Amino acid sequence: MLEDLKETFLKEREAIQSLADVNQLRVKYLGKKGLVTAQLKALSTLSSEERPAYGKRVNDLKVLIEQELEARESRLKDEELQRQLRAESIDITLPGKAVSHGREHPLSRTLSAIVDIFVRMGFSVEEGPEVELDYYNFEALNFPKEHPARDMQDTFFVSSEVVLRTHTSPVQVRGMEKRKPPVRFIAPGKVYRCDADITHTPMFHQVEGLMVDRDITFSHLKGVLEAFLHRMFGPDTPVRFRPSFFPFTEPSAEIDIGCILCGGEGCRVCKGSGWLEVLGAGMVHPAVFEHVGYDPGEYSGFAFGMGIERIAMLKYAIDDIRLFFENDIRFLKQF
Ligand code: FA5
Repeated sequence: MLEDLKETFLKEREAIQSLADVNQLRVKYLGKKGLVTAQLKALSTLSSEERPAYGKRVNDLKVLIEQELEARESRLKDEELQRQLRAESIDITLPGKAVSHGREHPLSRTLSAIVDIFVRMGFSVEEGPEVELDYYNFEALNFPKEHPARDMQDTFFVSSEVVLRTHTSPVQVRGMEKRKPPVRFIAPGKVYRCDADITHTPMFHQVEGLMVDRDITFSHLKGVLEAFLHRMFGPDTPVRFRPSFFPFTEPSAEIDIGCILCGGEGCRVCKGSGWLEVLGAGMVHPAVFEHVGYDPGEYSGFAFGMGIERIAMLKYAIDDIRLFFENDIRFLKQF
């Protein structure tokens, strides 16, 4: 009987594959209702002569089974550990993962370069609101209500009296209201117009400039802007002033530089002309001085405004303004 039990166990032991199998056999033989346990319980039915010898055999079998199962168990655990170690092995010769660094957006870089040049020329930096009163965006800049010049700019109206500023020129008025001449500041910021193609976007950036004092002339304007453009684009860059019109300056000019993309031969970006407009400028109109309480008989000044995107496109030879706002990493990584 005990011999049969031992034989069966030894056979079943050979079939052990997993820790679950070990446990199953442990329960089957040694558990509360196990086969060996039953034999131990049956001892009480034996006579006192038979009991010690049989008891010893049952006990030997129990010890054998315990030892066998423990041996199996520790071998299985060991194999499992080895498998895990093999699977988790680390190849320390592999190159590490590179941490990629962010970098400054090309427009921020361009703006910093512009600000830097003007600060060196003694200009301070002024700011104004993007949601602006009609008064500052148009009226105080000599665009009277119903004046046809207001059609020059396609405006986002917030209400009849409030607009998204269409240019940074309102900061001229706010800046002059705050102080007495002499005045010399630039005012960078976002502006908004209903406009979209390869050189225009509905939101873009401008830098305004204003200088007011006694005896400021058009020559000062030319000198400051030429110095700026030559520092920005190199001393040999062609610069031209064209007569133009803005309600808040008189006389007015638009300033072009030779197209850097095609070297002046004519391309898609300069629309075949070889020139690219980068700035609007002029002598501050007396009507603007009157709105801020400056005496136009005593003071004169010049103002200018430029598109930062356009400067950046020229500086980095970018032929589509929309690239600045698509956040394509392949584009941004090049700067
Ligand atoms: C003005 O906005 C005037 N306030 C500039 C000025 C200031 C003149 C002070 C006189 C004195 P204009 O509309 O031309 O002017 O725009 C100035 C510049 O902004 C342009 O030369 C161009 O570089 C840029 N610009 C205009 N519209 C867009 C647009 N939709 N997207 C990108 N850049 C634009």
